Amino acid sequence: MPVEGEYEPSPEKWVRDQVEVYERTGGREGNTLPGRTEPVVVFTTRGAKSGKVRKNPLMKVEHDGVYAMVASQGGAPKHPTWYFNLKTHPDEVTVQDGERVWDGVAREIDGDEYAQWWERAVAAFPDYADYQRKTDRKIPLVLVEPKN
Ligand code: F42
Repeated sequence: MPVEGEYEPSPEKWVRDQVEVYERTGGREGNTLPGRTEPVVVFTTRGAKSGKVRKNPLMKVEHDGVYAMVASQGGAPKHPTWYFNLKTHPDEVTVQDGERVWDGVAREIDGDEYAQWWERAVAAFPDYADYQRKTDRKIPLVLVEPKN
């Protein structure tokens, strides 16, 4: 069952607008980063503190039906807040890729698994390499795998 409850749209207008268009059109519109060609997926999480439903578009990094959430935030010094939502509620994440909507479980990765998925992330969206150079923090990678 998708993450349910009160939806609190992002305070960032471009983010909440993209989610609105993506959901309304089943991913037929609003499905790339504005001005770019790389595809976007919408992830729903539960707020770590508020318990509210949160939605964030992220670049599509997929392999064998598993999706990676790249906590890059454009190379900002802090992790995005959705990362903390996933740490608190790893079993409450819904993925919308185009028309397909499914529930998953989130798991942060490290070591060899991180290295392999980082390569996939940069192949999908080369700017991630620049974002990593811009920040001292190691950009977290969180995998979302189907629930059953
Ligand atoms: N961000 C990325 O990090 N990686 C991407 O690949 C990426 C791609 C992308 C593509 C299209 C697009 O439109 C946006 C894209 N973004 C990407 C931006 C992404 O969707 C997020 O906006 C960004 O990562 C920042 O996430 P954020 O959760 O830090 O956003 C802030 C602005 C925000 O929403 N803050 C809320 C607020 O009210 O200030 C809080 C949201 C929240 O979840 N709060 C939790 C709660 O309990 O409700 C508390 C969390 C805690 O701190 O414990």
